[in-house]
Amino acid sequence: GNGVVTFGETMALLTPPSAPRLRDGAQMQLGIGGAESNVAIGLARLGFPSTWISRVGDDDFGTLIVREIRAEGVRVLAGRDAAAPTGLMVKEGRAGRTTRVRYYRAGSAASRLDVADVDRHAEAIAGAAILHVTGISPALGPGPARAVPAAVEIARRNDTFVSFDVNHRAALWSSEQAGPVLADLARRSDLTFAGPEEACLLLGENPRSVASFEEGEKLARLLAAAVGGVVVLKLGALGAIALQGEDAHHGPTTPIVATDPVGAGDAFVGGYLAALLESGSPQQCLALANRIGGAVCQAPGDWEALPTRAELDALDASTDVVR
Ligand code: KDG
Repeated sequence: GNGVVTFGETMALLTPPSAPRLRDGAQMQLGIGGAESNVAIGLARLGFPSTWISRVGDDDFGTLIVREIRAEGVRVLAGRDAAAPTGLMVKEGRAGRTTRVRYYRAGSAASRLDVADVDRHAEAIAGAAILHVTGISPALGPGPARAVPAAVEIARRNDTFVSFDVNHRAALWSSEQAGPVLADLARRSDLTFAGPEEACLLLGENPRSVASFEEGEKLARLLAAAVGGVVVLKLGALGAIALQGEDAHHGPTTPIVATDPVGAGDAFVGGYLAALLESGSPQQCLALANRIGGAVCQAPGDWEALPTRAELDALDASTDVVR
């Protein structure tokens, strides 16, 4: 197989400046963002073929999204839906720091994605090394909720490795609704990415945070026993753990100052999958994931700070020489 295929909604994204506040009439910056296309862009920037399957409205936001993602070198397989608008997302924050994201996406074009959209692109999924999906899509509506397992089924039949980022979005559905659906998708996947609270959600436990690698490893083992496959537990500033069979690999990270953590999870996944495409060890996958996730946290925007291969090499070279 060749590269990564992903499937999901990308929205227009409005970001206000640090002042004045949105409610006082800030002039906002227009961009785009979506978990799955963020992953696809991350991979393309590192030189790996990536494909994004979706649907956008027949509007300017849709045109912007398709053009931006294509300009990043991602193959875009996105239909235009004349009957529904492209979704929109607005960042809110204080003093230049993002504190929350608000969605205007109910009834969007991508919420009308369905099995036909993945069937149409079955060849792309079958020909890929990895299919990457997230737990955002099944929360968007009944069509996307059917389309995700359909895409996974095509992948499984064709020996395409299935990667799943739980990406629980509490603004879109309740934990009671989400838990069983997300656990089911994790069971069908070869690799599951989750944060501690998401791991608890899949296990049907009350959310708790994790303060050490030892605690994290226990939780990762519980999750792996429940869903199978490889489990990558993301521990934020600590780093991450990859549990593969009996082996737990700890991937520590160096502290950074986070300006805008939105998109960091996608950057992390993109880095992990990039290393996986090069047959990297779990340690190598975690190291690249942590590095790229950290880079995106330190800059505004969901994906703009994703490094290119050249930028990554330059960073390596400079750390070798300058201490
Ligand atoms: O993972 C970052 C995403 O939250 C953002 O880019 C938008 O896809 C998105 C979502 O649904 O939250």
